[in-house]
Amino acid sequence: MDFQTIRWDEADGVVTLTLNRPETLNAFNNTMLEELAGAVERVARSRDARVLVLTGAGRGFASGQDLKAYQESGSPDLGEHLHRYYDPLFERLWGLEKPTIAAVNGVAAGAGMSLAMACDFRVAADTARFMQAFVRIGLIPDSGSTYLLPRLVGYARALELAMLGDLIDAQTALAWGLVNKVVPAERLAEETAALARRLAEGPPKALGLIKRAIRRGAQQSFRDALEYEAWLQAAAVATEDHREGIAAFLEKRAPRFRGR
Ligand code: LHQ
Repeated sequence: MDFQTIRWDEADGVVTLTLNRPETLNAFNNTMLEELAGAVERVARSRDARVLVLTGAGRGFASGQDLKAYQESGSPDLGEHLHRYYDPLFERLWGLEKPTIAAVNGVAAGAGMSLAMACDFRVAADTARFMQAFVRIGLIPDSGSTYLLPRLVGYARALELAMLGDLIDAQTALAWGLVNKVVPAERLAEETAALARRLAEGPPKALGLIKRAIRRGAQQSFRDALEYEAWLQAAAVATEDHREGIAAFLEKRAPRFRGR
């Protein structure tokens, strides 16, 4: 697949997609949104791809909707625009049954912040900043932010971020539970690669099911969660990786999970 606005790199089961419009701090134009959605779909279908990393080229992670392109397009019906260009990307990313990591190298604003939040892990450089930019242009949070933000930072901070639209730095994001880890900018690639490697060595089926179960668990009654766990566990227990995990424990060695 040929991309104009993103880069695809793949090594050792880890696919890294780099948003590549650095002159706009990686703002989303229609092409980028379509290319990202296509790339995530490709990761979903690939047997070799075990982990997805998203990051940005240059000094930004993603600055949200390209406001210049949006203005020039004559402000189309916004609901229609979201359904057509944003939903396919965010639904695919959220639904991807493989671990995802946002390596947040710089500012993540508006839908760019949603993109980071829609990943399973966020490793932030100390240069990262986060902004619910929507209110600054008279909009409400979209691209999943109303769902993701209160779940990550809680109701009070979600309202504060969404209503004030302030930029917060990486340390604040860490204290508020928005990111998993903050690392010096020059170590971001290395730290992300180490996490990605660990996840790529994990049992793929179980990792996918864990993701599904935790998501559903947050919205279920306790009784329903027990039921759903038992149902998914039946799929996990049937894998070779499960047998390998037990054998490795008993033989006092590291497991080799092969995704079967
Ligand atoms: C940009 C952008 C950008 C274009 C920086 N677009 N050029 C969905 C559907 C439809 C409509 C609306 O919204 C949505 C969802 C959304 O995402 S709404 C939120 C859209 N995003 C924003 O409102 C953020 C706008 N950007 C900013 O507030 C600042 O650029 C931040 C705080 C992100 C970074 O500030 P600085 O570090 O001071 O950088 P800068 O402002 O100087 O930006 C560098 C360049 O990037 C600059 O271009 P220039 O040619 O002057 O060097 C900016 O114009 C360009 N840029 N964001 N979203």
